[in-house]
Amino acid sequence: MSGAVLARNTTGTADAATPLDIARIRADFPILARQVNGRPLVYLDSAASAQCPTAVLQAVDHYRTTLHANVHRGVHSLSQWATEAYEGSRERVRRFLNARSTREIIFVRGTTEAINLVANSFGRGHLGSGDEVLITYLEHHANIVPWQLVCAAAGARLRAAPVLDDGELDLDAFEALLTPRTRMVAVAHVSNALGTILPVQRIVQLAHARGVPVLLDGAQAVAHAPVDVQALDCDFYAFSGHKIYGPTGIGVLYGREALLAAMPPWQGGGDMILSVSIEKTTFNELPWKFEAGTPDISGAIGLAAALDYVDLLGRERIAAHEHALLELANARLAALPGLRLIGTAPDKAAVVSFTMDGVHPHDIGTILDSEGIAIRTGHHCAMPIMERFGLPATARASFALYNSAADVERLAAGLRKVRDVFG
Ligand code: C6P
Repeated sequence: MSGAVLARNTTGTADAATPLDIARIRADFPILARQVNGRPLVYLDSAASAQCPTAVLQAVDHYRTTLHANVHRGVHSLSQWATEAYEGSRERVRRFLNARSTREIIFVRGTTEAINLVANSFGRGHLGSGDEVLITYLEHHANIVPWQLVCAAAGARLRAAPVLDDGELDLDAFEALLTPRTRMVAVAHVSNALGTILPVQRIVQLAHARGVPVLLDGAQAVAHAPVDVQALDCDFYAFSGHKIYGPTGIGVLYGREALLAAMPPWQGGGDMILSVSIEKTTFNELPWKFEAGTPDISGAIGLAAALDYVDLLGRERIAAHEHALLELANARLAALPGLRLIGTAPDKAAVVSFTMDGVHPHDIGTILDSEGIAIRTGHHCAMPIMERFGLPATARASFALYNSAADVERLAAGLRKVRDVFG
């Protein structure tokens, strides 16, 4: 992903001009040393879920073996230490996103839950009959279905902005779809299916000029370039821990404090209350108002370790490395006969979606797997954009900070084998 497209880096520590030492980095990820089907693993499915470095595995293990207790509940030492570690992780996330306050950082299970929280809580209070929510054709199902559900309940309408033939958002059409009825805009920062980077800063400006709040689905963005929610000026930002080298089961919703403060809780239970009687509940302050029940404490701690890892390497450097891999992959794949790249927008993250004449994407994936190469095939939980391109499925290779040029060459060689098998 080209660093210039996103907001400025406020936290990067490493010198952006020094390339990443990939051999050293790979040694941080134990799983990359394993063989799959008798071949050294080439992992090109980080858009689905990235691998964890030892630092994350150790942080979770250390917490589980020495600190674990429930948070915000006990007077005993373990509970206090666990609470400090959990709330310290929240501060780490705040710094990573450059949010103003930890009150704006809600721990959730992942991007899906973050969007459901906003759709249910914000949507419930702000959507009425005839109102509109505007998304795009590039969205993951997680940023479509929650809005469909709340729109159906409110009698509101879900609208989607189209994309151009190269997979870019049609920004003029997007602007035309922003009407006096639009109450919410929710768009991906980066498309998971095509890798398109959306012009989110412009989208926020256009929406805010009409008084419409904006949610950005950052699931595919945060791991790949600097993200600064103040510079983006978005109202909500959602991401998942497991796509940024952290554990599964933990994610983050950033929300502008004034909006979150006015929103009702969407789940009830322990920890989100100040007092409860049978007649009435007084809700807790932000951010705990939105964290009902025992949270994923070790997940939050693992996520904080993952953010440390990413910032130690430097988000600008990661972006530059992945961009070089994207260019190499584009060149190698374009040279293969019968291979069609799906999504060639000028601003792209290191995600390459493609089809091969006469070969079903699942067969591509199966043959590559026999070579130890992991890619994703299918509709990528983004059926509307597949339909836009008249495809039931694509093959998708997605790159991360630990991938190397050698991985791209193995992919190209694997695809030549697919061609040989299918003639
Ligand atoms: N995309 C992929 O292979 P969860 O499952 O809640 O962590 O993330 C959902 C999600 C939301 N938005 C975008 C843009 C995403 O890419 C994803 C997850 C994975 O593309 C798994 S379907």
